[in-house]
Amino acid sequence: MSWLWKRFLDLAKSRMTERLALTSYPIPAGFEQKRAMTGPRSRRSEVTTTSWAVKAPAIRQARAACVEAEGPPHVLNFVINPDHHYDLPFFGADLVSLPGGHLIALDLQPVLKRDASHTAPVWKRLQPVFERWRSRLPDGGPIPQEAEPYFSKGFLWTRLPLDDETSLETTVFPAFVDYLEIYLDLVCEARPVQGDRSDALLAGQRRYTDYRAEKDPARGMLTRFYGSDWTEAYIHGFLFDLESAQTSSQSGLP
Ligand code: DBV
Repeated sequence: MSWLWKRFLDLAKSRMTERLALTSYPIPAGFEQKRAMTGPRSRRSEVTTTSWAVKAPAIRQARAACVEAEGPPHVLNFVINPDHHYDLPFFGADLVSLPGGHLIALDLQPVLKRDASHTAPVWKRLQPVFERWRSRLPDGGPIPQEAEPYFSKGFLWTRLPLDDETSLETTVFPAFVDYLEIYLDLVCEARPVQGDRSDALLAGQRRYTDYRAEKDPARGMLTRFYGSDWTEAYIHGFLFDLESAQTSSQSGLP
């Protein structure tokens, strides 16, 4: 079986290429591709994690982590991290196929959840799209209370049976396209902010990134495949790298 989420990542790459001036984002050595053997001795199979990243004006880092095995797991975790000099949310997609089914999380996640000037322009566009797709997908169930500050009202969250490829095709894929298109509209229209505003956005981005790094639901899986040292380095040095990127860009100042 080829990688289940290929169409999603290909679409994101082509829409971003068409709409933004993309440039390369360096992926630290050792994180581009990682392979391991998994499963019981009688049914050993290979699991590969591949990374992809770019940047663009108003986007500090857009990156994907792609987990691919012969059967499940198949994962696309795709996050667009805005430059904190722009009043933009994060784009977050967690598309996860496990033996027990698909788990789909899609959102334009707020940097400053309590700030209506940050959230209202996003919700205005997202609401109709969210309502259209939510009504066609089962609710994914409760998420941890502590995660609440990091999700918007437009959080699309569902679980689907592994064999329901029809819903992936007719609902999840077009929802992904709609969320991405709204995000790219916001990016294309964004104007830079400075001073206290960019400081507040940076602080909000740090809270979100620290939370995601600390609570990464993939930690267990990645640690089983690749060990703890590689997994922790990958989480902090690539998946949620705001802190390390900040430190290295500051040390580069004259
Ligand atoms: N999730 C990630 C990264 C992944 C990844 C970087 C590289 O953030 C995969 C891979 N997510 C992944 C896997 C699972 C989940 C689950 C493998 C299954 C874990 C398991 O069952 O072992 C949304 N993702 C989840 C869950 C949620 C999310 C709510 C269920 C957690 C659970 O049931 O315990 N997406 C996730 C999340 C945020 C987001 C927490 C933001 C705060 O955008």
